[in-house]
Amino acid sequence: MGVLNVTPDSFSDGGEFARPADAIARGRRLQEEGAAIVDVGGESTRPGADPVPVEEELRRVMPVLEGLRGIPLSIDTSKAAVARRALELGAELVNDVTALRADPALARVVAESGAYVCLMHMLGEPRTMQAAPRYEDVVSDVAAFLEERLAFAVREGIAEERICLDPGIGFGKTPDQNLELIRRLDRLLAIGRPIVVGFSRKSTLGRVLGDPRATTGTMPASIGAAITAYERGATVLRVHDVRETYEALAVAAAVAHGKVTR
Ligand code: HH2
Repeated sequence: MGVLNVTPDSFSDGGEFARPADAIARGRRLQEEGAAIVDVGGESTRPGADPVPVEEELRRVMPVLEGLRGIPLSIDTSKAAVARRALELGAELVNDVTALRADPALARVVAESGAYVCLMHMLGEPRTMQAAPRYEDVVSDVAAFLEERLAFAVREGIAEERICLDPGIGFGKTPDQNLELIRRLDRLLAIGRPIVVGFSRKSTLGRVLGDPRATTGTMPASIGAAITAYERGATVLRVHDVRETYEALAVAAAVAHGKVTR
């Protein structure tokens, strides 16, 4: 999954693709470089980010979705109105970092469209989530949350085979908790749905490399995280640097299966 942030303030690439023409070119390139799906987002969810009004989010993402018609697209939003327009324009997956908790109308939009949905774990909300994350046991707590949200989505009429789950790396977790979620990914796989992991450029990677104040991670560190998550069973890797990650994954897949699987 290639990341396409159409925002002025995303944590690693804010403002780079704020102009529709730049964002469209970037989206096409991500697909050429090997992304199976391009995830278009118009609201940053970085720690401390403020919410964006629906009109502004639509203004950011609509021209980009229109310009990328025909490419497999996912919409990174928590808002039913944004998801509805994106699905009308051909998006196939709704990537909701609130796991259908923020907008009560979103579950029905997904159910009625027959789209795929990604349900992600987050403790608290972006403005405050890194303040003091606390868990009994981070892996069991995240697994219990995802099981509850999966059951909710199915009750709302979303077909189970359309749902994937995401531990939400960096969303209300310490660096050690982020690493533990990948180390013990088998617990999340046991839920029985495909697992999405988004470790790309996140600050934990910079901390691992020795900078206690890092707010981002490097590309090579991101690739290391993607490969580790893949080796532990993740199905979808959400990444900014598609070509480099794709090449690394092709080798890991060739070792695992004796061939390139894509
Ligand atoms: N991470 C971000 C945004 N959306 N969606 C899923 N499913 N999983 C993630 O880990 C995830 C996500 C944050 O990264 P990014 O989009 O690069 O930054 P920002 O939220 O600042 O736009």
